[in-house]
Amino acid sequence: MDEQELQLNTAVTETYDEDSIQVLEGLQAVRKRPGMYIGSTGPRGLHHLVYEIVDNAIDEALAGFCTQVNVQILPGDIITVRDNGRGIPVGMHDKMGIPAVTVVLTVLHAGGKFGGSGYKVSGGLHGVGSSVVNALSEWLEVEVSQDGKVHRQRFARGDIATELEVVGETDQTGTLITFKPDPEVFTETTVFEFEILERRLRESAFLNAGLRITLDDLRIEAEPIQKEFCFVGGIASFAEFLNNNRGLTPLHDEAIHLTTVVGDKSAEVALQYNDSYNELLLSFANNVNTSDGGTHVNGFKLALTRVFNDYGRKFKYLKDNDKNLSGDDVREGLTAVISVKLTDAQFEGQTKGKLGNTDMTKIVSDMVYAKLMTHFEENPSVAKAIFSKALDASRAREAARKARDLARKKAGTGEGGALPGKLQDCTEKNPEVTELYIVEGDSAGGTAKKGRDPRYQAILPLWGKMLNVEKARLDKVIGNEKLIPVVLALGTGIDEDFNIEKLRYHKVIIMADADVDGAHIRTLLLTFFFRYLRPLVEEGYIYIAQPPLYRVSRGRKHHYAFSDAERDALLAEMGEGCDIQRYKGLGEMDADQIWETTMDPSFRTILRVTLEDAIAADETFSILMGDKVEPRREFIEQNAKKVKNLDI
Ligand code: TTJ
Repeated sequence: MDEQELQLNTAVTETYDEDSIQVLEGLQAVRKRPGMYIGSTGPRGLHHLVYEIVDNAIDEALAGFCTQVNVQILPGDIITVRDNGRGIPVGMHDKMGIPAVTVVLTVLHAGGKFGGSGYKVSGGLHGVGSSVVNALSEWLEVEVSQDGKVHRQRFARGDIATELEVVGETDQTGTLITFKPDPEVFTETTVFEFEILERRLRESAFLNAGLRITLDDLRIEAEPIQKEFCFVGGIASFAEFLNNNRGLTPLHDEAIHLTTVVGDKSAEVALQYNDSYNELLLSFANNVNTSDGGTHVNGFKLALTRVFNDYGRKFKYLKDNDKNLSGDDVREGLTAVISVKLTDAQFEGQTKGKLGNTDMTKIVSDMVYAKLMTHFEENPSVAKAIFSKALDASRAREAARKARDLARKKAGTGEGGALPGKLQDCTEKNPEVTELYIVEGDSAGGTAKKGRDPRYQAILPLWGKMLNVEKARLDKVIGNEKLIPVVLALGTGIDEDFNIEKLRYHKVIIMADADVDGAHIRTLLLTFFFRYLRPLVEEGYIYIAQPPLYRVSRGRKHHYAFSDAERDALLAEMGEGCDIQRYKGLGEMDADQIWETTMDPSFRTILRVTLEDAIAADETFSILMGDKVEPRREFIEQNAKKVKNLDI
């Protein structure tokens, strides 16, 4: 971060000749260490290039000069981004003596530093500027329509390929950027995923009410895909979309939308409750997602809890003897979007995902307290629906507390030292090296027990119907007889007791059959981990075992296949007279087979479950485990591959 800023300052204050050298060095640095500028050179970084360009156009929209942004994916995964703004200035840059548009595209971090334009770069996670995109593109072309002329310039890997020239006349204004990500940089893939761009562009459209953003996928000429995002309702539409899209039923028809402006800062919140037990709170500062919250989120939570308790006392939802509702109570089933705009946003924390500006707490909490209180007073039926849910949540939390106390007493020690009877523990105690296999079915559990390495592999068999935590409240989850052994074996405790330091195994491996039932139990367990023990997922402790689908043998030789394609390849390789055994489940393997295929660290493959995108994962679980059939059917049809890969 510091390094990039330093580079900018030197680049714009030195004399022209020195500048040119600086410019060169700047972009070479980007090509040398692209990860430093865009996070990764994987699919994430690749898609980031598009956001980086689009965000410039959105800044022009925020400034009030642009009403639409069009994004296209062309054959060859070439991207075009067009806006109808004023166009990047083509005049000479005062200090650099080259056109300003050339500076924007060749000087690191030059985007926001135009004298007098009043232009603010929305500082983000990587908010690095379009020059970085230029540096990481095999080629990039800019076309500016301004003052009746079309100006064009081309670059190759960040270097000027053609000088800026007038190529035509126009009565429009705007900027068009076309670029091809460099396969020398993006070695893993240069193929864009429509859904990833769609998700992010839709989000941008929600965050900028009224802005029209289009996305066209023109890679297959015969099958163009075209989408348009434009939401007059802004973040209120966003909150409603988030509920709808997850197949959740709202408790009130329209999201509550609260806004305020204080000096040069603005804040808005949209909230809509649904009938689930989950909370989804998205927050943004200057359109940048603040995934770790911060002062604006604190202000919101603080005021929300106060509103519920003050309103509850005043209108007798809470009796004199009742305890206050907790933050968790009043956020059960809440979907909320918080968006603040400020000139001097400070992004803190390791991933810069947390807003630090202290005055935002009061700005947001004052607004939410006053305006939500008024909203409840003016809409008592909405207040009633929301309130009765919070009261139910409070009762469930109290019941959960009692259940937990009881469990603690039963365990005797209060430290929860007791291990479940079904657990076949390992002898090694150092969690760094131990593994817990959670195995579906008693018989597979028995086989795994015989096949394992008992020094560091523990087995916990699960059987019978697993609880769907998506449809149960905390008290039912905590008291669930199928889940208690899981939590006891892990050692971490749950909810208020949760402590990741106590995790007894640093690999927790779900081992289920490679069939529909196996997929179901995997999803149920993953949902439980995601909702109640999320740090285990975030820290990468959860894995999925990959049992083979076939055993292909000939004479005394045998090989295993993990897919139909692998089976066919083996058959071709081993020739005539092969014997194929199809494993319908783990139960069909003997102890040696289960060890050598699925548990032996030197042979097995286990998939680590990671949390790339918590919002997407939330959506997946809500849809898969919720009670609406239609969204589930649709989701499975659209994501058949992803669900199978457990790519949450
Ligand atoms: C700068 O200040 C004077 C008026 O124009 C301002 C400007 O830069 N506007 C602008 C930039 N509009 N659109 C862009 C832009 C659009 C795309 C698609 C990509 C980039 C890098 C900039």
